[in-house]
Amino acid sequence: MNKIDPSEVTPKRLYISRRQFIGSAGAAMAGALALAACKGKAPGSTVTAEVPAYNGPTTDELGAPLTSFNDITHYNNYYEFSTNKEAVADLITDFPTSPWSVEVTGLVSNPKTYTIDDLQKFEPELRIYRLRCVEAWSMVIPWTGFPLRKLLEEVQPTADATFVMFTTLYDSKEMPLQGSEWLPWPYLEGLRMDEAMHDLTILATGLYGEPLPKQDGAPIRLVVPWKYGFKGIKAIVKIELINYQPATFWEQADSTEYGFYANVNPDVNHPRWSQATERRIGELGRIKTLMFNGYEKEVASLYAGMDLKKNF
Ligand SMILES: Nc1nc2c(c(=O)[nH]1)N[C@H]1C(S)=C(S)[C@@H](COP(=O)(O)O)O[C@H]1N2
Ligand SMILES: [Mo]
Repeated sequence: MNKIDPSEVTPKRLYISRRQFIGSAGAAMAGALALAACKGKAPGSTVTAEVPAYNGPTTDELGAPLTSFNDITHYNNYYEFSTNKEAVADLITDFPTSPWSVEVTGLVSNPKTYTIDDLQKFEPELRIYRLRCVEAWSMVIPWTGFPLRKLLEEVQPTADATFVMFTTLYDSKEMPLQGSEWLPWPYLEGLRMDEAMHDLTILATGLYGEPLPKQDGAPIRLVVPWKYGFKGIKAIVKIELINYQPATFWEQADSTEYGFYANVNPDVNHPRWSQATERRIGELGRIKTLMFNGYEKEVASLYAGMDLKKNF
């Protein structure tokens, strides 16, 4: 086992840049708060009291209250650590997320390997998004992050790049369940180029104004709010521009249950359960699932003319 000295995990350099990061996220949030005030949104919950760094809106744009910080960080899908959602937070405490680098490569003019410091140069924005898991539960999460588009513009995809492929760290010493053979590790995801360039698609580096908790995918994870949560790949080490549709982790595991597109759709059921409704974590009962998870206006045009039952 690679035992990491805690003093190595948070060197002073990083601690300082972390503070800077929180500072700029705070500025972004002040802006978002002013915007929310203009819209006359009433605060919907008191969950923010548990996270002093957060002073942003307390509901999403539909009026749904944010899921509590405790639920967001103690009910996690992260199969590299456990298939028990409540166990991930405890099992991940020693996972080293620094130093870290993300290689951006493939069909690009300017391939670049980004360190955490490099990634912090992309100005963080507050994005309050619904997260809808394919298992029919959901949350409302105040992410901080930046549009994936900004990173892609920096590396300059060539004209033949049509898809973006993302890969999670592959290290069975640090990610214990990668040592078992029943899933096609490492976790891999993909987006079509127009999905990747869409303004709603972000790389998240924080939530509730805090640096991203390890169980939510630190140091950097993908968030695509109109798609099922499994598209939101965690602990990314590689982003590759390619000219074919990649075979994703869950497609390789079972292509009859998990498709490449994975757009949230109440009319296309999972083979083993209905997708018409969902359970909002922290609330009683069930709510109706919205087409494209409520982002239909923003993204429906991406799929014009496409058979969404076939391309699920
Ligand atoms: N590397 C990796 N990324 C992953 C997963 C995983 O098991 N491994 N689970 C996915 C699933 S199914 C969901 S619903 C979301 C959950 O994100 P959260 O734990 O931050 O709520 O992460 C996604 N990203
Ligand atoms: Mo999920």
